[in-house]
Amino acid sequence: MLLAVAAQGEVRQYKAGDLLIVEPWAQELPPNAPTVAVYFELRNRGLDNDTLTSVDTPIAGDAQLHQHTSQDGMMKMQQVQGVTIPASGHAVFAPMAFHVMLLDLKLSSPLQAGQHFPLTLHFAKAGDFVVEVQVLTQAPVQDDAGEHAH
Ligand SMILES: [Cu+2]
Repeated sequence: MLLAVAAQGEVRQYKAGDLLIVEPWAQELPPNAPTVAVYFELRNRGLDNDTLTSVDTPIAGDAQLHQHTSQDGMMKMQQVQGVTIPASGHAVFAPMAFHVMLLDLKLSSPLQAGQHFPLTLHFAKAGDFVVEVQVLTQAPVQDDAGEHAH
């Protein structure tokens, strides 16, 4: 079952109470890659913090919340027990930051750009929400990212 998918060129986002789940995507990887990372941005328009406590998907036996950290100049991945989305704030899942790591993949063939798969996000307060993760070759461009705004 496919949930709301925006027309081409629009930002895909899902509303979960006061939370927005923006542009869930996974990077297309070479065949035999043992894991897949999933990225998105979580925005909280509410007055209370919420926490992403776990995720799961039918395409993987295990799905973990990870964080990249730098220790003595070495990049490391670390599992975290939850990611807080502050009131009126956001949490960014992106390469070299928080990410969802899918392990024990149950795929008969590697993920390819253009495919999508469901991912369930479990929030402490907002509850459970299913989004469709797009497989892309590179990060989606967000028209409101404001990276170069002054
Ligand atoms: Cu990881």
